[in-house]
Amino acid sequence: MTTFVDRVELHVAAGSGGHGCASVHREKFKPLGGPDGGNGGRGGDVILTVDQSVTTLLEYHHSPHRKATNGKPGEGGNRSGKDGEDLVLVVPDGTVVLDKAGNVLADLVGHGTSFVAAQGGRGGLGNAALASARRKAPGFALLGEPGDLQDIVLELKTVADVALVGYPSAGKSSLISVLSAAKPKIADYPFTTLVPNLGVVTAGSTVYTIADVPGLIPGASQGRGLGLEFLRHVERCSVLVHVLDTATLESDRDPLSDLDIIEEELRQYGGLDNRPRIVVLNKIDVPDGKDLAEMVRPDLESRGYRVFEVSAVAHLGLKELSFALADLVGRARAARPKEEATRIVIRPKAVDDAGFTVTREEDGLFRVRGEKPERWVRQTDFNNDEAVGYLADRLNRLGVEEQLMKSGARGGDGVAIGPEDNAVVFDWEPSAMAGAEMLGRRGEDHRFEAPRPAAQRRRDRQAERDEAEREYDDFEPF
Ligand SMILES: Nc1nc2c(ncn2[C@@H]2O[C@H](COP(=O)(O)OP(=O)(O)OP(=O)(O)O)[C@@H](O)[C@H]2O)c(=O)[nH]1
Ligand SMILES: [Mg+2]
Repeated sequence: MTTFVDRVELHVAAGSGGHGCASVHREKFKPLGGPDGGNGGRGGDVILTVDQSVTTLLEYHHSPHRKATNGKPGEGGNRSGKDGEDLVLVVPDGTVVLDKAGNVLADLVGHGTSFVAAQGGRGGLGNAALASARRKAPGFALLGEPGDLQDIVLELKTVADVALVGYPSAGKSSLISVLSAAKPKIADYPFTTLVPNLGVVTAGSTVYTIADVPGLIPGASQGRGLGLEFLRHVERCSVLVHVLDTATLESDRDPLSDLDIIEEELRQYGGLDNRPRIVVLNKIDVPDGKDLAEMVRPDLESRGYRVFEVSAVAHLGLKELSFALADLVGRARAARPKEEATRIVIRPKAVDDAGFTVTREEDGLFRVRGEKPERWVRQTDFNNDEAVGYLADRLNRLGVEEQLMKSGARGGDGVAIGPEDNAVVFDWEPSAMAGAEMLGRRGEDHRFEAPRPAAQRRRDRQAERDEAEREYDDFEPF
């Protein structure tokens, strides 16, 4: 059974916001006590968080559909609905988040680094929050917004300081097992290692990690052997170690041509040219191996490599190697800009822009696009005339009506608000929309009106003017 998965497709759904409540307070002998419908709760987010104790994406391979909980609807008596709970998904250090087209959305490195993969919907305002001097008893509430739905790809790129590369059976796993506490599978057949192993090495005061990856063979870039895909786990390392076999029984191989072949495969993979490399000649406990190592050493050194002769089995030359690696890792770390221990990556959200656009499409339809108009449409209960009127007022105030007129829209023309696959389409009635303000104040209930003294009327008028100047959105407590 697979225990290691380093690429998964994940479908995440944030929670939807709860609907606002339209309710009127009732008490004995006081039939109309005012609106008291509470707001809906916010939908939960889906958040990815790095946990360094997690090493695989296996869990998401088994269950790739994840959903946060919805916000609860508001209730009468000014009770707000409970917010939905965020769903936190733990991922290994080095997980890259991509969209389906392959664009990188986030690169999660460092324990606790988080990314909001899907944002919860806002809760709808209840009628208590929608009440104002002009609209004393709204008979409607706003709907909660649906939560984000996202299809994402998670790809693990192991975070290690050093990567061991080489032919199958060169002794990479043996080496990591003697340099660190890692206990990978070791055997005398090729491709023993199928998934990367990580080991932690302590050399003096330096602690660093080594990754042992599957073996490479000529033509790996064309998919031979295990291919090159796992080299993704080498990408983040700062030092590459060529593990060369001095005791191979294959007659057509020797350390120098092995090195050339591995280098060619690394070149095919790309992006690794600037990593410092060292060469390890392994298996010098074998007499012929020691001789061969001595023979090829000058050649390797003349090519500019630092060369270490070791035996993973007989524990020869290991200390020197691990200190040399610590030194290289230390330099690489010093050269890197200091990273904050924990980075929180929030998916760049569309700016909450106040704007909108009106375009006339080929079939004569007028399309309105914009963050606000589209959100307002989602918040509208189209079965409630008053709510629809409120939407018209909001659109009007933003200037949508005016812009439609300027763009040449006439009564009866089709107007769509939103993207092609998710728009609300209606026949435009300019008089109704433009006249909305004049036709009567929405939500006004004359049963509330009592004779007011002149000073009170003046204050009320001023309050109405003030409100009219404010953006409707200002009322939303989000
Ligand atoms: N004599 C001797 N044998 C070694 C040494 N290091 C590894 N071996 C043997 O070589 C064989 C392959 O070792 P592994 O560590 O599995 O090699 P690998 O490079 O991880 O191989 P893959 O995982 O298949 O890519 C095993 O039989 C080891 O016991 C060494 O220093 N001396
Ligand atoms: Mg191995």
